[in-house]
Amino acid sequence: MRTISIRSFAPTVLLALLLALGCSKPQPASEQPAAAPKPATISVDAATAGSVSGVVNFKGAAPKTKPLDMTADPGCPTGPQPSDAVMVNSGKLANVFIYVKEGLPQGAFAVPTEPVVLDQKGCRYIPHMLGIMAGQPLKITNTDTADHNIHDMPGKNQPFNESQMPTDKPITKTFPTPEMMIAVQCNQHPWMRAYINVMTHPYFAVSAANGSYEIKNLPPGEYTLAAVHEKFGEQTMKVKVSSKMDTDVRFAFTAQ
Ligand SMILES: [Cu+2]
Repeated sequence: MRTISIRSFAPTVLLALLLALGCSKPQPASEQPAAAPKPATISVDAATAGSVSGVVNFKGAAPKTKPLDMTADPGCPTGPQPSDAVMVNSGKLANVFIYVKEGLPQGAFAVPTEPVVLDQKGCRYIPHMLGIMAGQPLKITNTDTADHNIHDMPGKNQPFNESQMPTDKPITKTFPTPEMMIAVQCNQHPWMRAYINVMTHPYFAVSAANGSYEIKNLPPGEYTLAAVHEKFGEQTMKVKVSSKMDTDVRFAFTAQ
């Protein structure tokens, strides 16, 4: 009974093996499915490009912020330290992320190979708000005498959570997926906070201490420009960029 069973199954097993081997043979290149075409890289003609620049105003009394108390760690600055959550100077708002939200040509923009640097200095993140292109390296440094721990909380990218001693080498990370306002915290110092915006294009800026910003080398066209603040949310504006011209775009936030 057993012998008959083996004999009757043997050709079937052999056939299955042959089929499996046949299937695993590499296909000639001509028969392989074509890879998805890469989007064409956009080249912007600097000779005809325009720009957008302006200022971010803050209307009304600046909200009171609580000074940061860093005395728990002797490696951090002593005495009350200014908060970096809301920075209003003479009616201008700093740390607003301004970016082109809509209207750019279809295609891929070249990703810079030079890293964006995020430093831990004076027991805060510098810069507090930053933009980076998807795939561009982020170089994280610690120039303090304090130990830090950098912990980001993305929704679409892979999170990281790593300690960095003052003598440690820089940590390099990349973000493959576009994502807005990824919060970064330090598990050692709860007041430390930064925000990372991962973009598909290079058209972004962060408002300086005097509220100013500039986005250069924009192809002429009509765009939606957005401005985001961690406490005051996002607002958008339609803008027209003409060849070799600078368009003045002013945003204004108010306390909510
Ligand atoms: Cu820290």
